[in-house]
Amino acid sequence: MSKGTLHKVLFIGPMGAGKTTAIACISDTPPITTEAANSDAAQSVKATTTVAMDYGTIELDTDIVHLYGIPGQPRFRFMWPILARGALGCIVLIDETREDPLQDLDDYLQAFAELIRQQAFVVGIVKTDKSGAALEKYANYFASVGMFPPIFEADVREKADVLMMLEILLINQEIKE
Ligand SMILES: Nc1nc2c(ncn2[C@@H]2O[C@H](COP(=O)(O)OP(=O)(O)OP(=O)(O)O)[C@@H](O)[C@H]2O)c(=O)[nH]1
Ligand SMILES: [Mg+2]
Repeated sequence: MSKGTLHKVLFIGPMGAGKTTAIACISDTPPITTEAANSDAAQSVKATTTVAMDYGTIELDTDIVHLYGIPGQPRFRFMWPILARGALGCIVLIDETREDPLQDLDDYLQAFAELIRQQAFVVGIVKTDKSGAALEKYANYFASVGMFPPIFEADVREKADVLMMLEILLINQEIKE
């Protein structure tokens, strides 16, 4: 990570993919959350949803990395460009159990096209059996659009999984600089 810059990483992806969970899982400081009761059971059965942002921090190599999470619901998308500002990369979380995860991926790549084009990103496929079976369709999708990001099957409740994605992102961001 280069000195003197804000080390900000953004977690993006649809409702229920685990952005809030991932940040809470690795943050050194108590995460700041903006959870409210979930009134959109059609999108996700979980009890709460993020309505503004998540925020946490983690110290890596003596640098503080600021972790931000978006609210996944499109009705809060006015927050997305605000949260994307100054990010050095993003972790895209995709929930394999949702109805059309490739469409979710497409939607978020488009919504964050500028950030994705300019900065490194890593893809985490969640809610799989972590056998690797889900990876091929995502690799094929990215190949078809001429992108070759690192793709992992991850459980964002596991600190090691989230840390691995973050560390790969930061290494790739350094290579890109
Ligand atoms: N079974 C299973 N559950 C998971 C996995 N990853 C995340 N979860 C669960 O999925 C839910 C994710 O919820 P959140 O972290 O609130 O999701 P979010 O992306 O912040 O959602 P919004 O803020 O509503 O956009 C949590 O209940 C996690 O425990 C996984 O790999 N397997
Ligand atoms: Mg959330």
